[in-house]
Amino acid sequence: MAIVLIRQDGKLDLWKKTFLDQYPDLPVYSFNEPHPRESISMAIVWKHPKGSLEGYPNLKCITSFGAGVDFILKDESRPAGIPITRVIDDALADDMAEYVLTAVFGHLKNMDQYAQDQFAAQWKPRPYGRIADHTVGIMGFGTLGSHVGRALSQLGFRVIGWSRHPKSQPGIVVYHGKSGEKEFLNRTSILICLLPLTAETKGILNTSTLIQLRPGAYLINVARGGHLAEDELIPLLDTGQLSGACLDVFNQEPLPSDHPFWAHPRIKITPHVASVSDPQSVVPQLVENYRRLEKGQALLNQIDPELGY
Ligand code: NDP
Ligand code: OXD
Repeated sequence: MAIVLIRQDGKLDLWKKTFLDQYPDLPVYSFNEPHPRESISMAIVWKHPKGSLEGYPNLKCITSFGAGVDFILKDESRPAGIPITRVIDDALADDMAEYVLTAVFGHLKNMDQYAQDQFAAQWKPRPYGRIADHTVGIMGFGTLGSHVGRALSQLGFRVIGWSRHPKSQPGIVVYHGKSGEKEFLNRTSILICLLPLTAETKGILNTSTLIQLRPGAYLINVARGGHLAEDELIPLLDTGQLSGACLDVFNQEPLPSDHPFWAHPRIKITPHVASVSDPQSVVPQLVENYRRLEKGQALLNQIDPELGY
């Protein structure tokens, strides 16, 4: 049995080195070096090239290097029926909370406008918002959403959540399903999307949902670009229904240089960096699953391919 690592973002060597630093005897290979294809039982992937999961006759598990698995499920050339697992990691959750807090406070205190004023040498005090003014709605109240919700709630924000199933978290009302969606949206003045990208959630951030938010609401999308109907965002900003948007993820990444989002003064763009799997922190759980595979034990953090998360 052995592991193959498949990613093309320049971090392959760092991941392989971290595996070997922590587990010197581990049979782990990069996909772009010669490797014994028959021995590979686990493929760990991030935005892998199409077709790269073919030709491993003894593959028993496909693992995402990150929390999301949408890119694995959309690869129709992957071998069918093989369990898929993902990362659940405290550092990933903390990093996500830190990113979201930065975006929320930047919005409250007009930091984007001041950055633009600075380049125009413009001294222009603006009214600022306060924690007490806002209800933060978190769409997708799972591992990351609930962690972010706790962090905001501890700072005094009114936080509400939305998930598929009912949930309870102290001090936070969590709505669920279609029946809970309207009230959740109507109460929200800052919307954070932390849903997985599935057949049900694709395009969920569209005119008919975003129009139900409090007027002048702020949107933070840190989930996937496919959640946002990108063509519908700018009209909502231009009418004032949304006061701004902070987007970390896009339909096409990198965001094409001629995309209208780049030039819009009320859209803040970051290059899919809200929270990034840290090899030091994540490698032990990946190896734990490899050991479980070796022993025929149940895997950690397995997703349901039918649900898509
Ligand atoms: P989880 O699977 O732990 O949580 C998903 C949540 O979404 C759950 O609460 C689930 O409900 C809810 N949900 C799923 N489908 C629906 C639906 N149709 N209607 C309502 N609620 C729904 O995922 P994580 O929190 O770990 O991660 C969320 C996403 O964040 C990832 O899939 C990934 O795309 C993105 N991400 C982005 C990063 C970045 O850097 N930008 C970094 C890491 C992750 P229930 O609890 O009832 O099942
Ligand atoms: C993830 C991501 O899914 O970084 O982990 O987007």
